[in-house]
Amino acid sequence: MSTLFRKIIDREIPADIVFEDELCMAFRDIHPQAPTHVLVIPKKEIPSLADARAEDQALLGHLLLTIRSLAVTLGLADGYRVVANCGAHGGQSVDHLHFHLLGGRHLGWPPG
Ligand code: DGP
Repeated sequence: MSTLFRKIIDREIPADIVFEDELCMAFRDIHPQAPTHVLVIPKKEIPSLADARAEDQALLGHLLLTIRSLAVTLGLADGYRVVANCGAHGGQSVDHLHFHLLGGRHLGWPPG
């Protein structure tokens, strides 16, 4: 069954897309937790980080380097946080691997 994020990739659901290439897409979170809150997802349907495999190594690297570039273009010069919630205890609510890129304010630690 198609996840919400698959529908965003397929343009069945609108999103504020800030970046896209052949491997991934980045769009603004609908419930932002910081002035900048972007989700970076692979177009390949990997349910969570726990489901990533050795064959996904290059894709995972691409996602992180994309996040790094986005942090520059989105003006997060003072720093930012990258989060991948995984599974029930991690608080994952959408079963399509995604990295949260958060910035624009000082972020507290530890997370809840
Ligand atoms: P997580 O809880 O880590 O699985 O994060 C899922 C995020 O997805 C959450 O921060 C809210 C966001 N989200 C849920 N539905 C939509 C949607 O329809 N559009 C957008 N842009 N974001 C969504």
